[in-house]
Amino acid sequence: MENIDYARVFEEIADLLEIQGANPFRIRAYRNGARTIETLSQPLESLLADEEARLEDLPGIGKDLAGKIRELYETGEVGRLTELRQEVPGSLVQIMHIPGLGPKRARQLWQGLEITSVEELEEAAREGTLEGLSGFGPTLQKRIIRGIEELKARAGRFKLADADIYVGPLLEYLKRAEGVDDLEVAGSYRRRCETVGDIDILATTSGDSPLMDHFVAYRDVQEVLAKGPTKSSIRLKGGLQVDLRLVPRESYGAAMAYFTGSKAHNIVIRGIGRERGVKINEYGVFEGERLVGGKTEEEVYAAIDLPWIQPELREDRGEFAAAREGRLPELVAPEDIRGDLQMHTQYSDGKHSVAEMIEACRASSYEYMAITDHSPSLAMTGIKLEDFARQYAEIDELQTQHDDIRVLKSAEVDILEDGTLDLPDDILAMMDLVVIAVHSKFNMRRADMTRRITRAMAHPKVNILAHPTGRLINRREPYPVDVEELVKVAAQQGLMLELNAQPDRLDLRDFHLQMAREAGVKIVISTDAHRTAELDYMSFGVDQARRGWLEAADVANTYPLEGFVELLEK
Ligand code: DGT
Ligand code: CA
Ligand code: CA
Ligand code: ZN
Repeated sequence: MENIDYARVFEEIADLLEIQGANPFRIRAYRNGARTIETLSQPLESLLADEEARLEDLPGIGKDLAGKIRELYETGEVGRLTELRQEVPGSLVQIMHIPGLGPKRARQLWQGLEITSVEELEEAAREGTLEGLSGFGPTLQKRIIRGIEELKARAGRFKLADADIYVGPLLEYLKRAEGVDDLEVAGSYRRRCETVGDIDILATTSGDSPLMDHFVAYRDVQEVLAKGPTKSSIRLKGGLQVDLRLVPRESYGAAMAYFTGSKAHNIVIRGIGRERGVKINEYGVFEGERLVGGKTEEEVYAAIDLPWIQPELREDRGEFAAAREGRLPELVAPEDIRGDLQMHTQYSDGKHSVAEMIEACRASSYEYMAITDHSPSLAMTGIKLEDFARQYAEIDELQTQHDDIRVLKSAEVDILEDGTLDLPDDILAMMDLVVIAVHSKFNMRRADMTRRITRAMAHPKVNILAHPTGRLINRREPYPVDVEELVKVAAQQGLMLELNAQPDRLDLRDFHLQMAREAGVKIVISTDAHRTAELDYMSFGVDQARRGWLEAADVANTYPLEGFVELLEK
């Protein structure tokens, strides 16, 4: 099992305890443990195999959690979770994650109306029988119905970062089979889509390779869905489905192109081929019955007189015209990034100190970084007003110790309900740059939300609008907002928009980024790290930037320090 599987078990225990109304400190302990495990830099199982290693030394892992981790490792289950699942119907966990609900309301539904499944809840909401429960008015019922529809639409899709966790070790394992020549992932995973439905792997082999047997014998297989000489499918323990296809060497490029997709992109390729009298499919490029190409992807594109197109662009969103006209973008790459412009420290809800964040950014060879703790209105987690002077003095002091990185003073300033900023101008005046974002009161009409944000953007000190739509992938839809208008205002005022690289944010989205680029708005890719390990999320941001057609010049934090500072001047 991967670390994320361990983390999920603790999350589920926490969810079930929360529905039961258990002690909040217990719940918190499980959630903290889950976070620790998820962000460990090494596989938990290698720690478990090492007799010297002490799990209890990990932050947030006490004796109790360590015991449960060992139990899970040795027996494949945790007794406490088995018990909890008997006490609380498991599908209440799904119910509690529907927007507008939560653990308390899930419990209410269960104890008041004996609703324990999403289907029952949907029926009751549609019939209006929820009204009997206190707090379940017509607005909430409508919200529940919408939430359930969204839940169904994304059912079974994995966030890219989660899929990545499983794909790495699986590929490494598959490559060890004898006779494997090519082995690559195609599909939405290769296009770096923000979520993936399943993983499509293609391979070529020589001789009598045991690859298919090796595949279905993988240690983390939950279920073998199909097994054949050229195609097999498995479901991993974490739930992710993986298809493996064995293809002839002369078809490898054609198969890669076909199974990389997207479907919309394939349809255009096939159509252009047809106009030119060649047939293009997953087996190759054919003139009549004769195979004339398809060993490489380049041959497929060459058959329709186009240059090879980057997988991230294959969505039929303008890539064919751009390829024809020789203006395919030269996509930004991870090596281009020179700084990270959103991160939190212990002054707000971050886990590490300013000094530790600086060390971690230096380790990434960044030229600059910004410390952006939450402003005070975030009651539990924001930095205290009187702490700014102290933090900035601390930054000044640390800055004197390092001339290889510039530490920019900043904050992630909350946009209040009326569009004013959560910090007075004298504090904003101390900052090198100002990042703003919405963190509360999401339930506004679209026009009002748009006005609220554009009003905040108009403040002369503001530089970057962070996570502009507020969505959380698979968890929360964006708040209603006119992104086109935000892009227009950013262009007029010389503001930058953030692409937040947290795997469950990825906000702005790919097509918004494309829109921003066309309007000439610069994007910053920031990790919003709340601990040093999260600085590594940068690559997920870069993936989406590439899907949004961004070149290095479109991304502000690829500029050298001086150039970046110039971009801050409006
Ligand atoms: P996913 O798995 O839902 O995240 O998305 P994909 O894009 O990986 O889709 P998947 O796994 O169903 O199929 C892989 C690729 O195979 C897809 O991107 C394009 C190709 N493909 C699948 N079905 C069709 C089809 O009916 N027509 C065409 N032209 N291509 C298809
Ligand atoms: Ca797929
Ligand atoms: Ca598939
Ligand atoms: Zn934020």
